[in-house]
Amino acid sequence: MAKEKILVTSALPYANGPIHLGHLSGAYLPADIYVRFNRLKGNDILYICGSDEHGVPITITADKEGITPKEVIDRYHEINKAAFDKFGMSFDIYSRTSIETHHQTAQTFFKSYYDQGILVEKKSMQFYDEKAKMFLPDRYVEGTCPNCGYDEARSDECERCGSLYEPNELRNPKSKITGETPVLKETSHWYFPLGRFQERLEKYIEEMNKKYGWKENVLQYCRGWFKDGLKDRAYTRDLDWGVKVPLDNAEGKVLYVWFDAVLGYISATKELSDKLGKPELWREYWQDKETKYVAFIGKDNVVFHTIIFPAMLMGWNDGNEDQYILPQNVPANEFLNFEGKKFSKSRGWGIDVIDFLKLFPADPLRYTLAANLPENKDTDFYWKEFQTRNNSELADIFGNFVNRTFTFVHKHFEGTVPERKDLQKIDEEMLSGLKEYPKKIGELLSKYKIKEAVFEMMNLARSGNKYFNDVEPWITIKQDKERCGTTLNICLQTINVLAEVFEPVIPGSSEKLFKMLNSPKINWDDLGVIELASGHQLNKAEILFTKIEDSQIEEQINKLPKEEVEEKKEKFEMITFDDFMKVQLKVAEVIEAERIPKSDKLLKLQLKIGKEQRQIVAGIAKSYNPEELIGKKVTIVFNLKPAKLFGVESQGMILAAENSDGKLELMEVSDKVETGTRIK
Ligand code: B3M
Ligand code: ZN
Repeated sequence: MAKEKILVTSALPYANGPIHLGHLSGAYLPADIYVRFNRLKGNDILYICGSDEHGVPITITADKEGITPKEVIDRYHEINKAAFDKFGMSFDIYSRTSIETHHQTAQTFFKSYYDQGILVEKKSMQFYDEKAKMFLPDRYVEGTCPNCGYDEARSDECERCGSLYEPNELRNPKSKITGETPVLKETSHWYFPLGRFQERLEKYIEEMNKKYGWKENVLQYCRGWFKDGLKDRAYTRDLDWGVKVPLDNAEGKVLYVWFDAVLGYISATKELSDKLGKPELWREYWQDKETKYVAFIGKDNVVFHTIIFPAMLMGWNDGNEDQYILPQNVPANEFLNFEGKKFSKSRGWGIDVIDFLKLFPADPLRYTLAANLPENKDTDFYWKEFQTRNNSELADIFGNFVNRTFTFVHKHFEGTVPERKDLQKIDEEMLSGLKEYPKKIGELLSKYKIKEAVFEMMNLARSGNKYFNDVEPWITIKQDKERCGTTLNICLQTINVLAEVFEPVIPGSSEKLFKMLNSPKINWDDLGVIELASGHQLNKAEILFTKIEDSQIEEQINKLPKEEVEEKKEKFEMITFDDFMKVQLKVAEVIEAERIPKSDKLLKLQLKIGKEQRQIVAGIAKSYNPEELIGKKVTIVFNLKPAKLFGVESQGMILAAENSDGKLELMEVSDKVETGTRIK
């Protein structure tokens, strides 16, 4: 297969605090897995990241900690760089936006728009804190969102509903510096007219989606933006920390952090090129039409990567000879929560990466997060789940299979790969799996379906473990050593494939495995084809995964702030048996189903419940066609008070649960149970 040229970026985290587990699941771990996989495929791939060191987030932290912005970025750049490193992130460079190259790059872009006459200069009223004697940008002002009423909204952007507005639209504004109500004072800024690019942006996203399949959540954000119509966005701010506006009459003004941050990807690539002694290399990744650019981010960054950044690149391309490519895909993730709640530094809820890695190794964390990525909806990190994934999956399935095989081969075959002869059906099946699994896993990873890919990786380990049980080498070793050798050969081939398919997720353990196998990585496409030769000498086995004790997990859970835990408990209020018995759950069979006119969610169902027939309206039209429901045995709440939905009477409720793709699955019941039976 022809080599692909790929450029991958992960959102540049603000260097104003330590990154936590939520950050990893959003934009970093999925990208690292994707990158490592592509390296194994032999693709020419660059992975770029670095610290975002400008903007109000930095100055606010500096104010809070009583240090300078420069001290803030120096401190957290190093902390985050070290945390990423320990977590096994394989960036080609972890740069920072305070470097000279970046300031120049960002100013050159601004100048190009200015010279082309793209920018619009506008006077506007901005919040001004008379006590602090300064203009208050973005997050220095808090108030009530004019759109949804959220009362911790920023001056120009609401975190809850995602809407953008002008500062004078914010209700009940308060200065975050002095707590005073700020006044509106005139200032002048340059605006980037996004609206002028709307048509081209819509076409671009449509086209990319058609060719490369964008994620539904990302498309929905974009469509929402287009529907509202793109507005001019201020390109500058009144602030003294950031990239200076490269114009004469721009004292005290810097570029708005988002306009410089996205260009940080380019500057970082330039820095890497310089370091490699090939100063023009960056152009091969940013300006070659054959290169595929993928931007990994969390959902709160979507608009900046699918609309603002592409519009900026289009604007550059309009006026310059060197032409930038646009992102081919932006596989944004939703959020990871922590033990059922949002991460919150101020409430002490969550754990920073660097602290986590002082307690446990990186690989079990990488595996747990990867197996539970918020690809389609928010997910949670639970300490208990972390323990189970480590103990029952990594250690009991994968580790156990490796350990049993190695112990056996060292004991009975002098640590060499035994010969393989006279294959039986079970062997053929296992061997064909060694070709099929990498293919399937590779396809999933290429489509950014990382969670599913990880599930298949563990399935391969599972089937290896099962194969070992089924072929019973501890019996054949006594009766038929040749047969025993054949099966162990297959186990070792399986471990060889496992070492590689798991590499993107648990690189540290994979490295140990390759050392044990005394064999190098091969090209992903050769997995299951190029094998360990019989007679090949293995190295001694090492422990891959250590079990995590209950006490270790309890210690962490006990560290969580008590009030928060109590509050969480209230949400999961215990009920008595009598409470439960009040709800009558029964088995019912669907005998008729039809859509309800003008509703895209509701279906009208006729159900047989024992001798009775009832009508229930169910909100499952997006997940099921009426025809496919007929004959299904489902679960209903029988004693729910009747209600009218869309004017249609509903006598009960049908039970369903959402799967990881957001599709509803009915709680179906086996055919052995009669309709009308109560479920207890
Ligand atoms: N620093 C926001 C964030 O950390 C921002 C991302 C920049 S990506 C160019 O969520
Ligand atoms: Zn809002």
